[in-house]
Formats: sequence, structure tokens, C-alpha cells
Amino acid sequence: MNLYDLLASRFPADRSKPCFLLSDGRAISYGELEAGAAHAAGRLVAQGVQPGDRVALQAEKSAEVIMIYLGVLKAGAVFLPLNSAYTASEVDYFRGDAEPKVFVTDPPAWVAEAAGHAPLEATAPRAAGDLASLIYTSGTTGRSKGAMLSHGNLAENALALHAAWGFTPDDVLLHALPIFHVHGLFVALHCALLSGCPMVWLPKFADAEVLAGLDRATVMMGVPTFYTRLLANPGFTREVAAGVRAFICGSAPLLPSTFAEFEARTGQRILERYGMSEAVIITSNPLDGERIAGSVGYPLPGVELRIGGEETPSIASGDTSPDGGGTGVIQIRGPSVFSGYWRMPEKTAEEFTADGFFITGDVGRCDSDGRVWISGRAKDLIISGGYNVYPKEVELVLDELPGVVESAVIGVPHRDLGEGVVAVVMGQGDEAAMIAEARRQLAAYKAPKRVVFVDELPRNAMGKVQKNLLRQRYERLFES
Ligand code: MCA
Ligand code: AMP
Repeated sequence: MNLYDLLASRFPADRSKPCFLLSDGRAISYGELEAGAAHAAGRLVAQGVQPGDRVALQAEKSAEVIMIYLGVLKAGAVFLPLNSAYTASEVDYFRGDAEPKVFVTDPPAWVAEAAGHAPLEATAPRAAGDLASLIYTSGTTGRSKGAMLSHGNLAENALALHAAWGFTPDDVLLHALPIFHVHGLFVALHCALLSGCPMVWLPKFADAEVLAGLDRATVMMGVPTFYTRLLANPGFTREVAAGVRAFICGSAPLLPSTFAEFEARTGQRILERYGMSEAVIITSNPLDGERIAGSVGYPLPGVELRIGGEETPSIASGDTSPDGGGTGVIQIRGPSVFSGYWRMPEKTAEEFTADGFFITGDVGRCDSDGRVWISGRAKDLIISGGYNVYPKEVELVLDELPGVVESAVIGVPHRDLGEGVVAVVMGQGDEAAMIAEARRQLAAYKAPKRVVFVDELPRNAMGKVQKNLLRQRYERLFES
């Protein structure tokens, strides 16, 4: 039940077929990927890595990262990817918490060195519940939590998506996502590997390369910012999009206006789905069938989803919600739902109900057709360009700066990023210096794009800052 064996069993019989189509015209074949993974596993074993040990990696995107990821799985170890934007102090926390046995920072050099090691022939046996990956997601307290995803969690979700989105060996996936989060690493990659199809492998989202890549692609996956950036480019036309059978979107809400503009431009409807690090993908609009703007579609096969709590009946794939239900926090149970947070049993217990549903913190409703609609978040979370920013983490940094009495960090509408991070600071200071200091301590995407100074923060009767009022007050801040 090692996920590696499942993926490798679907590689094309002809291993000379391309897996990665690189921007410089070169290709890396499935045979090279398989050999790279076997050598990486061999090197890890030679370094004393045992099943269950963590292997961390922080690096720019490359095919070698995937060789190492698959090598880690093959060796039975646990893959811990870290955003390349994290600063040294952020990384220190992950190291201390996860205690990785190996830390890779230069995948191409590491893989070249691994080639000198004997390849690991036999994949380490793993049970479905054994840990495959640790994915850190920030917490409302400012402390990151490692979501524990098992071989079974990842395998079940990959198989469900591969079927739901109709992947075949004839597909070509445009892959411009980062590979240190669930979207690029599991959702996109596993669909391609299970089909044995090639990927147009781009180091990051850049308009020109994506437009060129769409010429060869049949499927694209991205965050909403990818689609708004494409639409902002006059070179993105109906003809350019014509060869693509599915434009899939998620990680943040897709605005109905973007959905409509995309349809008007290309004649195609974006396929929106909903996921999170703790459960990979939860719901999806249908491949065949109506995709509706603003809805994230139906629960995937095997997923039970309910609103609020035990008193509401859950819905599953193919069910229709008996009474439409009200609006509340979405709870889920199913084969891809993680087993808990690494070394945080109390936090884990808080976020699961007694009957085993995970409380997502997303607020939504199910309509009478069984479709899910997300309307907000019960958790204090900003999603900027598909990256999560936990206000508490930023506030802790700002509150230490001279002149700051108290800060309140909020997300307000931003044309490019969906939400832009804004710090409302009670006190005085220099905006540019404060942003620079936040960027020194935190990954750049978490730093406020704007800081506004106020004499007082609005508070409720309990003294708690009313962020909803601040969001209203500054909702047009990025419009000028
Ligand atoms: C980069 N910057 C950002 C962001 N990205 N600031 C805010 N939000 C961001 N997302 C910083 C850069 O450090 C840079 O600073 C400045 O903003 C402008 O960068 P720009 O060149 O515009 O950015 P970019 O490099 O083009 O990146 C924007 C991006 C990228 C393409 C939208 O952020 C991206 O690929 N996002 C995808 C995130 C993702 O994969 N999320 C999935 C999470 P400077 O240059 O001054 O240093 S998984 C998940 O959510 C669940 C499971 C799910 O459902 O999928
Ligand atoms: P992460 O912790 O990075 O995995 O982010 C997961 C969160 O992203 C979810 O809990 C949602 O709040 C949000 N999210 C993902 N996909 C969607 C979507 N299609 N619509 C709205 N929110 C989404």
C-alpha cells in the first residue's frame, strides 16, 4: 500500500515517454524519474533514513524535487516540503517541530550525488495509515501545525480525482504551481503520474510561458490569480484556450465575475473545486454536467459533508440534501481526511467531532441539489494569491515593533491576489520600514502590502477588535 508503488504502477509501459516537458525544450522521461527516485531512496537508506523518518526539502521548483519526493515515499520515509519563501527563523520552527533526519536545499546537486548510490530496488512496505507527508499549515494561534497525511489519504484522493476529472495517457497537464503545497504537489502531480501523461513543467506562473504552454496542454490547474492574470492578457484568446479540455481552479474563492469573463473569452467554464491541506480535495464541480459560478460542486466519492454538526444529516457524492440546510461550518469525513496534527493531540481533538468529522473552519451551505457553496470562513485566515496568511502570525511580529500599541491584520479585496494583506496599526511608525521588517522576519507573501495607522481600533463589548468593521472600512484600499 505504499503510494509510490501505486503511482509507479501507472507509469507508461514505454518508460522513454516524457514526464516533464521543460521550458528549454528538453524532456525528462518516466524512466529517468523512476531511476532518479530509486537512487534518491538508495541514498536516503545509506544515510540511515528509516521508515517513518522525516525528510525536509526547501528549494525552488525542479524535476529533481519530484525525484526526491518519490524517493522518500519509496524508502518509506515522510516528505516535508517547505515553501521556498520561508525565512530562516520560520524554517527553524519546522526543523525543531518535525525533527527531519535529512534536510535537502539543493535538489539537482543532491540527486546528482544520489546517482552514485545503489538504487533501492524494493519499495518499503507501508500500511494505508502510515504517514507519507507532513504539510504545515499555520494556526490561529500563530503556531504552525503539521497535518499528517497517510499513504492511504493521498492514494484515495489521487484515484478519486483522476477518475472525476477524466485523466487519460493522452492528456498533457500544464503545471505552473509551486510544489511545496498540496495543490501543486499532490492534486496536480498525482493526476499526471496516475495517467502516465506528460506535464508542461514551468518553474512558476509567468504569462508568456503559460500562454506558450497552453498550445500543448489539455488540462490546466491553478489558483484564481492564474486565471485573472490570463484574462488581463490580451494574448489569451479563445484560440489559445481551444486545445484545453479542462481549466481547473481552487485554493481560494473564484469570483463569479472571473468565471463569467473566462466563459465569455474562451467559451469554456472553469471547473472549480475545494480543498485543504488536511484533506486534499473535498468537493468538485462535475467534468460532465453543469459547473455553476460560486459553487464548489459536489463531495467527491467517499466524502461525507455536513453543515454545522451532528444534528444535520451529511451528504455524500450523488446524494441530494434533504432540506437544503442552512449556513454553517462545513464538517467532513472520508478516506482522504488526515489523521491529526503532528505532536498536537489536544489541537487534533479540538478540530474533530466525537463522531470523527473534521471541522474545516469554512462556512457554507448545501443546496437542494447537493451542491456546496462556500460563503466565508469561521477561521481568521487570509488567502492571498492562493497562499494562506494567518493574521495572528503577522500581528505577533508587528506588535513587537517600536511605536506599535496593537495591530490588526486583515484581508481586503485585491484585483490580482484575491485578498491583499493590510495591517491596521494603533500607534505610529513608518509604513515602508514596517513592511520591510515584516518581510525580514516572515515569508514575503505574508507581509502587509499596506499599513494604515489609527488612533483607536474598533472593539466590541468584550474588547475584541472588530475585524469585520475594519474590512468594510478598507475594502477599497487597493482600488486606487
Ligand atoms: C508572491 N508574493 C506574494 C504572493 N506571491 N504576495 C502575496 N501573495 C502571494 N500569493 C510576493 C512576492 O514575494 C513578490 O515580492 C511580490 O509579492 C510580487 O510577486 P509577483 O511576481 O507578483 O508574484 P509571483 O511570483 O508572480 O507569484 C504570485 C503567484 C504565486 C503566481 C500567484 O503566489 C503562486 O503561484 N501562488 C499559488 C499558491 C498555491 O499553490 N497555493 C496552493 C496551496 P518581491 O518580488 O518584492 O519579493 S494548497 C491549498 O490551498 C489547498 C489544498 C487547495 O485547495 O489547493
Ligand atoms: P490550505 O490550508 O492552504 O490547504 O488552504 C485551505 C483553505 O483554502 C480552505 O480551508 C478554504 O478556506 C480555501 N479554499 C480552497 N479551495 C477553495 C475554493 N474553491 N473556494 C473557497 N475557498 C477555498
